[in-house]
Amino acid sequence: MLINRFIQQAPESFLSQAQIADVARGRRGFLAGALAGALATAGAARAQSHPPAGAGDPNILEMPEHTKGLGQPVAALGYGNPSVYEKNLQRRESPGLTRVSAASVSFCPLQGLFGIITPNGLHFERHHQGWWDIDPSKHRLMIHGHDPSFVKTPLIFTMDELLRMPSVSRMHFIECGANTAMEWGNVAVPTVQYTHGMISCCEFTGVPLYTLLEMAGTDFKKAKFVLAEGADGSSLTRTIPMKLIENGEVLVAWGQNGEMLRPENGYPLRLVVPGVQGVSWIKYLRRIEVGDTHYGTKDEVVHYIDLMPDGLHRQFTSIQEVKSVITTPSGGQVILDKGFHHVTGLAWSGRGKIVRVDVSVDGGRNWAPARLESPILSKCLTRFNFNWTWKGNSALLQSRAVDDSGHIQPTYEALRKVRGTRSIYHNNAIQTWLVQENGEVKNVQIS
Ligand SMILES: Nc1nc2c(c(=O)[nH]1)N[C@H]1C(S)=C(S)[C@@H](COP(=O)(O)O)O[C@H]1N2
Ligand SMILES: [Mo]
Repeated sequence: MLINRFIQQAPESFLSQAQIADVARGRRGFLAGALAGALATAGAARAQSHPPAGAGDPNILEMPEHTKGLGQPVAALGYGNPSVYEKNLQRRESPGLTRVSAASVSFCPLQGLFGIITPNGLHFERHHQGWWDIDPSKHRLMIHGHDPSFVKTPLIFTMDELLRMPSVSRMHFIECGANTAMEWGNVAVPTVQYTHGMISCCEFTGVPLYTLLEMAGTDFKKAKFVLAEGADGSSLTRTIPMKLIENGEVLVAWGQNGEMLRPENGYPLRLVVPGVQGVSWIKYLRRIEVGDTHYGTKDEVVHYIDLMPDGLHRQFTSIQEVKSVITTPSGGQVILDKGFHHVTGLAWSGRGKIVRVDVSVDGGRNWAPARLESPILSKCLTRFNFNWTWKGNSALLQSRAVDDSGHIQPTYEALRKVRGTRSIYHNNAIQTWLVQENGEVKNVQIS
C-alpha cells in the first residue's frame, strides 16, 4: 500500500522525511493491521479485529456523521465531479518544458488510474498552438483530391451529417511520439506522470475515414496517401498512408468515452489513427486531401524525427513500438510497509496486442510473468498486475512487454546502441524504479 495516494500527488515535491514519519504514525497501524490482515486472510472478521489505531473498542465500527444525516440533493451534482479528496489527481505541466503554455503538454496522472480507460478530464493534452472550443454547428469537414482525378465528388460535411453515418466505437491508446522524451540521455524527471504521461486510452466513436472516402468517389487505385489538416492556428498537417485507412481502422471521431470529445482533445472532430503516434491524430479536423505521394509538410519533415548516432535524421517514424511501465509503485510514491504489494502497470503496442509482460524486482536479472487483465485489445492499453512481497531491502522494479508481432521492449542499453542518446522521440525503453529501504521510490537508469 502506498501512503501518498490521498496525501500528496504533486510530483515535483517528494514527501519530506518529516511528512513520511507523520503519515506513518497516523496510518501504519491501520495499514499493517486491517489491510495486510485482510489481504492475507481475505477475512472481514479478521479485518474487524484490526481497526485503525486509536479507534477504541476493536469490536465496534464507529458510526460517523454521514451514516446519521441527510446527504446532498441530486441537483447539486450537475455534470459530476470527482470527490474533493481526489483533487491531487490532476493533469500537470512540466515546469519550464516549453516557453509558452499554448504550445505545451499536460501529462496524464498514470500513477492514480485503474484499469485501462483514461477519464476525459485527465486525458493528456498536446497543443501546437493552443486549444479551441469550436462551435459544432459551424464546423465543416472537406474531402477532396490533390487534383480532380483522385476524388470524383469532393464533399463538405456538417457535424450533423457526420453523426448520421454508420459509426463504430473502438478502444485505443494515443501516445505522443515525445512520450518519455526527456529520458534519452539520463534520468530527468521524477514521476511516471512525467516519464510516461503523454499517453491516454479511450473508447472513440466515429465513422471510418474509408467510408467517407468511398462516398466522395475516391479512386483507390491511384490514391496512396491522404493529408489531414486541423482547424487550429498550427494548421497541423500529417500524411496518412492509404494502407492504414483501407482496413477501416482510421476513424473520423467525435466520441470519447461515451460523450463528445473534450475541447482540448479536438472537439468536435478528430482523426483516430490506431497504433500511430499522437501527432497524426489531427484535432479540429477540417480537411482531408487525397493524393499519391507523401506530402512531407513542415510538421513531418522537421518535427517528430529521430536524430540517429551518425548525425542523420530519420523521418516519418509513425508506429508506436511495444512499451510498458509500472505505474505503482513508481517515482515519487512511498511504500509504507514490508509485506504484500500489488505491483501494477500498463503495456501497449502500436503493432497489435500485448501477449506477455514480465516483471523484474532485481533490475532485470530475473523475470517472472505478470498477469494480463482483460480486455486485451489491439493498439489499446493492457493492464498488468504482479504480486510482490517486499522484504524491506532496496529493489529495482522493471516491466518488459512483448507484442503479437514478436517485438520485445528493449533495455536502454540495447536501444541506445541503435538510436544513440540524442533523440527526443520514440523512446520505448524499459523503465526502472528504485525502491529504497525507507520505502521511497525513485526514477533511475541502470546499464
Ligand atoms: N489540430 C491539431 N491536432 C493535433 C495537435 C495540435 O496541436 N493541433 N497536436 C497533435 C499531437 S503532437 C498529439 S500528441 C495529439 C495529442 O492529442 P490530445 O491533446 O488529445 O492528447 O494531438 C495531435 N493533433
Ligand atoms: Mo505529439
